[in-house]
Amino acid sequence: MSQCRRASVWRRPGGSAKVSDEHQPVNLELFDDCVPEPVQQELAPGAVLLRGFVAEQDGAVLGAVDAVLASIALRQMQTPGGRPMSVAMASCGELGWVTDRHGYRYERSDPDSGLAWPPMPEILSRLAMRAAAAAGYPGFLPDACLINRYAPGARMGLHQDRDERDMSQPIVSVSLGVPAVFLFGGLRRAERPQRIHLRHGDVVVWGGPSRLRYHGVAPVKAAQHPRLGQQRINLTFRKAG
Ligand code: MD3
Ligand code: FE
Repeated sequence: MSQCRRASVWRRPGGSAKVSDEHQPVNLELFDDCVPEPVQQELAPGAVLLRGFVAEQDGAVLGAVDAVLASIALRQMQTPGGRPMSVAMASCGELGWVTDRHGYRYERSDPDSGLAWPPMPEILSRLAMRAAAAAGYPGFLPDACLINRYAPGARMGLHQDRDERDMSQPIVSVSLGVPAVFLFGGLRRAERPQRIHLRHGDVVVWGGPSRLRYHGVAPVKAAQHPRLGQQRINLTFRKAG
């Protein structure tokens, strides 16, 4: 963790904080116990966490999500077993993920309206492409963006993502709003998952040998985010077709 006490060391009487000047040589020992959290972290082979990757783009990204949600409604779909999911979902892009009594699949149109999914805003596809490239997956071109909305208590059970055609393509996920504990399991369901805290602006790229790992989201705790209130929004970008 980065719990560094920075400014006080360098604050000059009556002046503004300054890292160093010719009268105050930098004392590197002051920073020896100050290890900043890495911005980019390999969670497992092929899975890369990009902390805060959305950064100051977050307003524009949320604006694009709002625009999509003005034309398509979030809905709690039924699992093949007939239970409503606690997560509310909607899609943009050429393909949208759906589930109902017939199973999980991608569709070219919204089964509720019969209309094509709204197009994927360029700011979203470009964010996903940049994140994939930063994580070592250049040339990623998503054709599906699933918007997952978690209200307090919503969760996602352990599952694999295997409805996409080409498993050599990664998945990019963008976390927005209140934090969540992401459960990152192994290639077998029985393997105990790692718990990874994902916060507003974090991006994770899942590919290579991690592409078929089991994963889920623990029940989201009530919290407040200045822009999203009690919600967590997760965007997953895929090359599904
Ligand atoms: C790890 N969504 O939509 S995204 C999903 O936060 C889904 O809404 C979760 O799982 C969410 O299918 C998690 C992170 C994620 C997505 C795909 C993965 C993690 C993954 C595929 C393989 C391994
Ligand atoms: Fe998933």
